[in-house]
Amino acid sequence: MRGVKCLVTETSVLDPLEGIRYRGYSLPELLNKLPKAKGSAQPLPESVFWLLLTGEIPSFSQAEALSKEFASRADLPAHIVQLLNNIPADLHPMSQLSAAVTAMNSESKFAKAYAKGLKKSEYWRYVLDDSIDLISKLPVAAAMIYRNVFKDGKIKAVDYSEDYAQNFASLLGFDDPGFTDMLRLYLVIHADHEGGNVSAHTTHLVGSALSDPYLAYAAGLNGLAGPLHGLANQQVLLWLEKFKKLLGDSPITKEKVSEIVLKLLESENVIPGYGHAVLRRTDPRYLCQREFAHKHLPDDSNFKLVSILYEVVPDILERQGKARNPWPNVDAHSGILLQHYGLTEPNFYTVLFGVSRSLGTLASLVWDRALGLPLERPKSLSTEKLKYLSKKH
Ligand code: AMX
Repeated sequence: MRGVKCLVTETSVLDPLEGIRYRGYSLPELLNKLPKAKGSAQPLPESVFWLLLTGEIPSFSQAEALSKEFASRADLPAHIVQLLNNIPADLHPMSQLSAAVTAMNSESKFAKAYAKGLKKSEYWRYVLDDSIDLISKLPVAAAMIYRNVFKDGKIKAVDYSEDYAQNFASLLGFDDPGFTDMLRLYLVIHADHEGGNVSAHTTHLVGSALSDPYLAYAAGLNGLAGPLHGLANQQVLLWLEKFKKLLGDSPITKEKVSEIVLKLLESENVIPGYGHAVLRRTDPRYLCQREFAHKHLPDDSNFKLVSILYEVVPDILERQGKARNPWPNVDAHSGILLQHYGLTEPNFYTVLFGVSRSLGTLASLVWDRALGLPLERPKSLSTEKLKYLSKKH
């Protein structure tokens, strides 16, 4: 399906060379123009939802009003708390999140209104209401999973006066303002990547059956959980660990790095964090994180390692001659920022991606229903039928 233009997505467009633009704005433009959290240089992720939904950059007070709206809707239904407290702790955090989001559809205002009889022109209002509810609840569900699996199972209450990322950081148990700023950047840059990527497309597809936003986004999360998509951020960390084991005490030289990368390439299918189905240059989401690291953690040993890999891996992939894009994507960098600030459990990384990606996919879902887009149902053929048709012509 690469290159087949068959989807309408209002929220963002991905250019192979320039990268993602949210409603026409590049990421560097957005990091500059979006309203910032109080006392921070990083934008408020809630302002991204506003922008993706309306096409307009909100003022600080509009973004602040959205922060309050999200905080006021954050409580989880009792049965979700019970579900998350009883789910096996060794189930992957993404499966836990997906199960929780699926079960949250008990709360769907769209499903309830649809069951009673709802005019098609009204669908989007209920989808919007459900989407705001779901975005509000995701950080609490994600933090419960984190605290249950990796910490003591205790979680703080949401603070109604704080913004989305600040609340998320403290629910996770982090009080370092540096972590919160990194999380703001993370939530902003992972929010949307036009309509054809697996998580966005799946959410759109399942939503086209008029499954409610909880069911549609849970399906998107299951796609995000694949190693070629969102799970790549976890895979990168595991790959870096293997790399470090092979490196041992040897000094990091380009020659040594190259030797180890080639060795790992023999045993692994791909170098995680490199390549992309659409992009043909370094992902600007990678570059934003690199700039953040240069500013805030220039001496971090993982950052140094990731930087030298950036100098070595593209040449290796180009020489191998398979990957259409030898450059790093967003996932090559995110894990080492999280490691630096103490979120050291790679299994949890895709859950953070899942919280962020809700901002774009759910804004899109609202537009799908507002535009009255139909059920998605492409035609398929059997091989036998294809052979028959190719002979005939
Ligand atoms: N390392 C080694 N080989 C790679 C490679 C990589 N990073 N990226 C692509 N290739 C190989 C493919 O496996 C394929 O080989 P094959 O013909 O033997 O099957 C060949 O190059 C052609 O692939 P492509 O057309 O360039 O890529 P694609 O559009 O099929 O897939 C992607 C894109 C991202 C899945 C692929 O580059 C990849 O697997 N990268 C590593 C995983 C990763 O980082 N995923 C995250 C992407 C961003 C995201 O969604 N979060």
